Amino acid sequence: MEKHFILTTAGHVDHGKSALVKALTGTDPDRLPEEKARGITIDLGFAELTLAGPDGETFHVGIVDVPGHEDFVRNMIAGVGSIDLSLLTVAADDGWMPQTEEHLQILLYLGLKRIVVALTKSDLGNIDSVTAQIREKLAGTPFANCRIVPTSVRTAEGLEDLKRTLAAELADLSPPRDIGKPRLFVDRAFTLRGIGTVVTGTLTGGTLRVGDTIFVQPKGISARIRSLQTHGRNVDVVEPGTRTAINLPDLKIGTDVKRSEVITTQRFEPSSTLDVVLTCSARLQRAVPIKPSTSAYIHHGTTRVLAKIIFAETHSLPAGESAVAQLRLDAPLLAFVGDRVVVRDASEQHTIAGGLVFNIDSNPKDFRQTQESTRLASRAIAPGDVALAVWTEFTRTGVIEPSRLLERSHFSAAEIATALRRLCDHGEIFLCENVGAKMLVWLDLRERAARLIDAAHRTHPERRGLELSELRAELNSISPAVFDAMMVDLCRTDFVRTGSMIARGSHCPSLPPEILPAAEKIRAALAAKPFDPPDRGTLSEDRHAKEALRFLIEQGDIVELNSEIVLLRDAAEQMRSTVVGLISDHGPAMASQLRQAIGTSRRVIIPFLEYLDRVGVTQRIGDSRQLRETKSATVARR
Ligand SMILES: Nc1nc2c(ncn2[C@@H]2O[C@H](COP(=O)(O)OP(=O)(O)OP(=O)(O)O)[C@@H](O)[C@H]2O)c(=O)[nH]1
Ligand SMILES: [Mg+2]
Repeated sequence: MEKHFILTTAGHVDHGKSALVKALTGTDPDRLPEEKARGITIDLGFAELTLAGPDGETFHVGIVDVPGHEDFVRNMIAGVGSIDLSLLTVAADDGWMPQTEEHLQILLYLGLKRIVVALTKSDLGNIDSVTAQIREKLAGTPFANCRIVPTSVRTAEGLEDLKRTLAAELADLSPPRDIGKPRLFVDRAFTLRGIGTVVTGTLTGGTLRVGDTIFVQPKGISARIRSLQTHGRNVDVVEPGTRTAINLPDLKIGTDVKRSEVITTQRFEPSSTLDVVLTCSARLQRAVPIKPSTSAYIHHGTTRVLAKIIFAETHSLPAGESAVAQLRLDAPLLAFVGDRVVVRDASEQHTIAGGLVFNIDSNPKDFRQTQESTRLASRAIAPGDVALAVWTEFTRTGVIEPSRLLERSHFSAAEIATALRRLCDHGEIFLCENVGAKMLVWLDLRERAARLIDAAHRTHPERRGLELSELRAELNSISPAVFDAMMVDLCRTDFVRTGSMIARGSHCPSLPPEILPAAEKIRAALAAKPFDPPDRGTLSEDRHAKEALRFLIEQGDIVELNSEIVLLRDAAEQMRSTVVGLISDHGPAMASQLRQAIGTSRRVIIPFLEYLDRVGVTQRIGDSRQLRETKSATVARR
């Protein structure tokens, strides 16, 4: 079995990180002339290591070598996002130093679970005392029991042991997750002659393929992947946990794409505020507590932006404590719920905190006024809990679009769908294809709609129901998708929809007593001259007459030919049968022949024939009418 992982180095300047990478892989990760000249690492370096696992697995390990110098912590952080394991170096002749400590804190803020310590330059120092010092420094951290392997690149001591130790650690790790949302935080962008723009980074969250359309975030510029490489080899597909080089010949370095940006295969909204649970390490006992409105650098992936820190409840954040905070960013970035950030002070001298992002689209105005942030912040306690993440999304909005729910998170669409179904099965939410809603919110909305329909029945008992457009206008705060889902849900039980109306299933339209006489008057007027009835205008002169006529049309007692002519249904039926009889006996007939046969006027026969055409009884050929093949047998009831 083959697995891909990313390993980074960490540790103080000059503690032998790059020398160790070279000894393990044969590749010198220091690639810049300035690095060679100064003998220190300045920017990230890369190498590849293939390890045999204890059970015959093959681990393809992409190594990211980071600088240890305090001036380049920014570059170090860019290298250690999205990693599986870190190799912390402590030199035997130097022991635990300031950037050993700072790098350790950064790894902790990023939520790393496993490290291996290489006690480097073992040819130079006292292994026992430095080992004891390392144990003391790691006590109380998740790394307290990590393996410490003395190594020397001079004598080759420990190198094989280190490889075995790394392989054993990797064998214990689950491979990087594929959640169908690939992200590549760009750490290098350069142009190759004859090839064009290439960007590199560590791929997480999903696979990339040659030919895929990608988006450069947060700008959203799109391009197609011409080719892909991993450690210098051309490949068609790259899996998460792999060092990846993407050839994007259509993009220009700098304007279109640069380090600090993110490559994705979906266009996502970037965020300008991030709600986080901010933690200030207890290891910073002498640090000044973080004050509200402090400006600081937020490191996320390979980017870094200045932000203002606003606390939800506390007045300041001392060492060893956590607080809910909002990071108001100077520039937008693409973050997912569950991402980690590292916070450094505005002078870029110290790492002051770490944060777990629990909300990526909060409204700065609501941040302190509602309980929302506290409720959402519970996500930070169990960042892997998809059910909690889904449920808290409902508690915040009430109604959501399932396909968009938590799309910017560390959960796959399938995991989210399962969590939704489970909540639906437990009656906690209403769920259909396009709408999900907290059950209480949904029932409330249903109740509002039902009340409006009932009220319409009371005010207009003669009508068949309430026009959907009127109901939609009354429920003006809901989206078309929610409205449609609501109609479907209502009609599943007590309500029915006919045409553009909705009504209680039990509703029987009836004319109120005061309108009955008007209805009788209309019937009588139509019956007096059934084939040449009075104009609609004369039939419905006042409000009662109008309501009565509408009722009779809705009931199907009266047929509406057009806005001016109406007929009693029986009259219309007789006229139809005369038309059908005549054409059947003598073939296609002109309007004038049909008019004479019925004994009606031109005013009526033309709209009547048009009506018969419409309902599929006849069809017009030139000046005459013939019967349709599949003609309906009777005048349709509306
Ligand atoms: N004696 C001895 N010297 C070593 C060993 N490993 C590295 N060195 C020396 O230590 C110096 C620094 O080594 P690097 O590998 O560049 O250290 P680094 O941790 O990568 O330094 P930065 O990347 O700048 O933080 C070099 O002069 C190496 O030759 C070792 O095992 N034994
Ligand atoms: Mg180095």
